[in-house]
Amino acid sequence: MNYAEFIRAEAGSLNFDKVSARIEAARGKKALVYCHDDPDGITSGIILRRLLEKKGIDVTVKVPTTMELEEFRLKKDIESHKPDIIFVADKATMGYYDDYADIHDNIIILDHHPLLGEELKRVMVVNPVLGSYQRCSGSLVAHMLASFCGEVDPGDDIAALIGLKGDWAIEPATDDISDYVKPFYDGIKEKYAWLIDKMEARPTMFEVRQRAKTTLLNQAAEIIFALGGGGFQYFYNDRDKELADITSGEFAFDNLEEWLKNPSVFSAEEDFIGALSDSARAKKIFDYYLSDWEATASLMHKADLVKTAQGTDIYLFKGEKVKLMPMAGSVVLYELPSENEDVMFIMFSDMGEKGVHFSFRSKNGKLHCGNFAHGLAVALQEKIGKEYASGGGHPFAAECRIKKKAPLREIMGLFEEKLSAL
Ligand SMILES: [Mn+2]
Repeated sequence: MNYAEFIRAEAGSLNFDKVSARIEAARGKKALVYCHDDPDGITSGIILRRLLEKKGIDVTVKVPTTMELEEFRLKKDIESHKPDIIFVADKATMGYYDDYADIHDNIIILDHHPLLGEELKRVMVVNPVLGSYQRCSGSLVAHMLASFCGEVDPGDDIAALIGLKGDWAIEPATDDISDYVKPFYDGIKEKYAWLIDKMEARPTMFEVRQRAKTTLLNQAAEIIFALGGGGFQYFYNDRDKELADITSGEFAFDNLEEWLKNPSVFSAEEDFIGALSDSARAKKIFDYYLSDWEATASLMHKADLVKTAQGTDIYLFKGEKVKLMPMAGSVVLYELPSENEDVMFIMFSDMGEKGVHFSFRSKNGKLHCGNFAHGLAVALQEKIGKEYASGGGHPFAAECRIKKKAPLREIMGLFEEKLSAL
């Protein structure tokens, strides 16, 4: 099946007809687009903005530093921007988003995360994994929608690739391409061979199963990740006066969006950074990122094996204000010694005033990281209040965050309970 046929086959379950009609009806009006601040969220937002602007819609993009879209934020932004149509891209598919239909009647959730909570009935959802889980990305879903609406060009293709790489749905360095992505990938892989051909260079954060080969796409996705705080707000504005005003994923969004207007072929990561509109500061941020990565990875190699359950060795790392925590752990996961079928790596960081952060990573997903993180968050919510804990994710990767409210020993007590239940 080619990409056009694939989109036609998926259009029904993804509500493309209805969404396309809503976009057409918004011509000459105003759109508000929310996107997650990781590379996939950023590229999803860029593709949506490009699509909507081509349709003559005035677009405002927001890149909040929280994964889920909060009610207060939505209300406040509707008040100040008065949008006619709202997209929520790559920011999870939460059952409670259905209640947002009472706040605005034209909200579209475009996402690729499994549903958490009750099925949504009143808010429009564009999400290919509601039936069964498959690796894809928000950027691909946005690209499919833009293609359905008849509006894609190389900037959109490359944006989709960066998002797919950022969310691990494709690994061109090892030829591991999710089945769901193949109709798109196979259709463009020759055109963008320069971006996805294997090469020998510094291994990126994406080189976890092997460290010998990478691609320019992996490098570009890692750079966007570093510039955007990676969805985890690792900004460098506290170290350097020149970076003081960089406070959110907007820096990565703006730089990438500008570059994608005329994406030039590059042949090394320095060239990509050099071609960004704020390349001097981008270079600084990326250098800070690389040195933090080294420091965190060397600490994580000392993680403790705390339990073996269901053929899975479970390692636990505890630290304070750990930089680049889940990402460095994704590489370390493959370096932790194990004779068992699977390894789960649980990382814990005491963030001081900012609360507590757990990350979960698994090689094969035998123990479902997302279920663990969500279960822990729900248990914490029951104890300390709904607004203080959130958590969820994929079988292979998940997060749980707790805003400082409960004493640490209480949080760890609940965590230990969940761990012993495995
Ligand atoms: Mn995503």
